[in-house]
Amino acid sequence: MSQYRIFNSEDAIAYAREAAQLGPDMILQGAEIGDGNLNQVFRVCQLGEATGWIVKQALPYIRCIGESWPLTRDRARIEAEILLQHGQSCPEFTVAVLHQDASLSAMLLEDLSELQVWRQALLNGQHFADAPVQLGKYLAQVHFHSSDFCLDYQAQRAAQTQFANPKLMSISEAVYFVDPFCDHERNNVAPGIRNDAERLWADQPLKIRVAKLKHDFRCKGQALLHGDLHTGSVMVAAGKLKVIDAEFGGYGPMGFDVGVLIANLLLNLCSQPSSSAQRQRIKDVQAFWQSFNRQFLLLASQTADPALAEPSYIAAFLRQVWQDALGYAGCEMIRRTLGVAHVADIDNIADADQKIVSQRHALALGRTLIMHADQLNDAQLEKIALACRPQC
Ligand code: SR1
Ligand code: MG
Repeated sequence: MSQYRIFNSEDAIAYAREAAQLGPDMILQGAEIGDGNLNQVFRVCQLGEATGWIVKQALPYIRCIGESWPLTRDRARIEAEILLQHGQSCPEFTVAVLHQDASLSAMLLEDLSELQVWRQALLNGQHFADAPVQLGKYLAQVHFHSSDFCLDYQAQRAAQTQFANPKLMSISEAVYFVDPFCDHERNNVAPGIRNDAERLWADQPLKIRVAKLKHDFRCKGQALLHGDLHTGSVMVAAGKLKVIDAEFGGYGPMGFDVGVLIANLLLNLCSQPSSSAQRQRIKDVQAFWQSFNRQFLLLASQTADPALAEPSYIAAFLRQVWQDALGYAGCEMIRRTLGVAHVADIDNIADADQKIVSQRHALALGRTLIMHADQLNDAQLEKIALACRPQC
């Protein structure tokens, strides 16, 4: 089985049987369970068992758009390599890749059935108190181990080449920094916020800040990013967390991953009518950032590079990561409101007026984060986030 074809359940079962070396007598069942924008995902398990294996396969196009947006299948190989690399840096919080087949654009992953997608948990009103701290540790470890705090010049340059992901990262460039800031045909702008979008498209000071963030996204290759660290890429259970879906990964600014995660917590905040739920999301953001900051400081203080070991430099470096993160968080909030890919937190709001309030809140807070990234610390976030909520 090495000729590419778009898997059905039987193909996924056959691939899992071969990849996991399951005997011919084992009775397997499989079903497609994917709800992501890009790929097919199957769960394969032994008859009567709830947990088995996950088969993820890249299609030759973007699933949520269709064949009109073709996309390299090689993304599956790149994703598997990134997950394996992140798994070496942080095995506790990275999904395990058990096998990969580049010609089938498929990989076999551990089944995380006992966990749930964090976005869904947030939508259900469930609170996983450890998740922000665990994610901060995860991100500090994967960023540190791929950065120049850990790798020498040649090793880091080699890694930048090995994990080059130009097709997917150029999509991110377009959908984060270009489309949402102009009247692009790929955008999905709700009629009720068309005026807000048009004001934003004419906002020159904002566009100058976004140009800098776009430029840095391509040129500031600090660490091997996850590249799409929203709450749908995180699986949670009591005391347990796993990060999945790294197909948009590659070298870029650390603040990008930090900012995307912060933005998705803030998008959830914008979707919440209750101020106590809103405050809890701010606490989550603060716990995440403080955990990342603490863990990165600890790792960087043990750097083998004498030039980078200076504690006040590491602190200044982290202040810059925070500033970058706020800018990228702002872009993520705006693109998830005006761009091609929205978030369920806001899109699923049934009340039309409530939905418009949440969308305007996301746009206003996103803009504020981009424009004031160099003046805000994490303690000021609550005041800023709540002040950006429009009156009904
Ligand atoms: C057209 S791709 C849109 C988005 O889907 C993925 O989940 C990523 O977030 C990407 O930006
Ligand atoms: Mg994804």
